[in-house]
Amino acid sequence: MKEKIILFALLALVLNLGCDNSSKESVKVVIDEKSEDGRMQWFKDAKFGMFIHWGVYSQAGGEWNGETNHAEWLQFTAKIPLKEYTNYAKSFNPVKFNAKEWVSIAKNAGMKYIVITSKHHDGFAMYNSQTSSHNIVEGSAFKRDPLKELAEECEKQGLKFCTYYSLGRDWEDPDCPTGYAGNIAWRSNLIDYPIEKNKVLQRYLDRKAIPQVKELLTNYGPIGIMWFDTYELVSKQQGQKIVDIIRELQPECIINSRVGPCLGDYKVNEQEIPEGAEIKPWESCMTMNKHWGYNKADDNWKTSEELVHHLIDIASKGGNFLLNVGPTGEGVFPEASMERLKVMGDWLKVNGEAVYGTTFSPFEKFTWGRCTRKNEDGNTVLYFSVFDWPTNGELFIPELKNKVLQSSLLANSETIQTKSSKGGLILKLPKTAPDTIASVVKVLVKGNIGIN
Ligand code: H79
Repeated sequence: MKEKIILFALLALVLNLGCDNSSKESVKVVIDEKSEDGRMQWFKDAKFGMFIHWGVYSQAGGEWNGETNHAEWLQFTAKIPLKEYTNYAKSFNPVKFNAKEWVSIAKNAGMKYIVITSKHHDGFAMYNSQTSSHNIVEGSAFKRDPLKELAEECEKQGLKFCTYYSLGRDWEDPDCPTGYAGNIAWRSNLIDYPIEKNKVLQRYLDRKAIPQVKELLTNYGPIGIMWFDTYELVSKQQGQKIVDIIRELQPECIINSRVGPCLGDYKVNEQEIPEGAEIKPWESCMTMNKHWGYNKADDNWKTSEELVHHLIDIASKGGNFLLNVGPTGEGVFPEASMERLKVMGDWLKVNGEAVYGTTFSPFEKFTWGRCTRKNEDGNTVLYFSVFDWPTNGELFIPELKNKVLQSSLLANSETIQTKSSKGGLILKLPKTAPDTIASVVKVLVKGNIGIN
């Protein structure tokens, strides 16, 4: 049985191919060797983080000239010339922004890290940047540095502070060409800088991106993750240079895979969850509705139940869930986001043990739920998160033949009887589920199952 389970786990891991560049090319992934050292440990244990997409664009709530489907791409999708966008930035004044509140909401939701947009594709720095005046302190009515306030608050409340940086796209800089698969000027600013061939990426990197990365790593205390996006035409060599700079300034800082082709400490999946388990660290980032930046017209909210299930599904495959919030132009979280975060936090307060510090399931995906695992002192704790409670009161775990040392429900500590049957284990459950979203049965078995 053990061999079969290990074989399955290995097979599932093989699915983790393809070097992420946010555009789905199938190149073999080469993860930085050092990712296996202590730098990654907190990340592997954390499982759940908050993504925050917030900028000048948030003011519009997705609406521009009667169109309501914009968000963080506003400048590009609404075809706003840079001068007009810069002027629009001046009215950005999120007076209700409260770093303590934001971090408390994330903490109560059970999130262990926050990744906030320090600069999105619009090139507008949401912090006090000395490199470019296109920033929130110099270029908006707000004149405060929200990243500084958030970094300090994260430190106080014990969350990791992490920054998103759009690397290969910058609609403010005249030297930022883009392209993909022969598609020249793919998402470049051609309104203000129409001559793509005159753009020299290295000039933009030296003048803006690298100095800004240095600022973030110098002025905001420890940065948990440098979360790069859309490296576009950045070469492996150029990406490596940025990696080297980060390693020098903050060796503990984790770098995601979008710093350049086949670079970084872990792989990112955007708006999707992989089919099977993956042994290397990875993360799925996802919106709660359809937009990253605030869009007041978007009511396509995932339910709290779906979001909890996503978190468990991701943990059962060895990944992290980076769940997005798009605060308003005033600096508050949408009500619908807060409701969902509250439910997730409440679920995690009871069942967090089944998520934090766990690793991927040794079993094939169940139809009724998911499994996570911790190997401890030669024994294995299995957490069976049951989404669909069995009507006959029995849950069959195929292949599980190890001796059961203990078995109980996390919701109420009620002991669960088990019995061996037909090459597996039967869990005898009460008639009704103790939790309507997902109920967790914790089963301690003798011996180690699966690989770490
Ligand atoms: O920051 C978020 C996105 O803005 C960024 N990555 C995440 C984390 C991103 N940049 N590019 N892409 C994602 C891929 C392309 C998205 C598009 Fe669209 C969807 C292009 C066209 C449809 C939405 C609508 C954005 C522009 C128009």
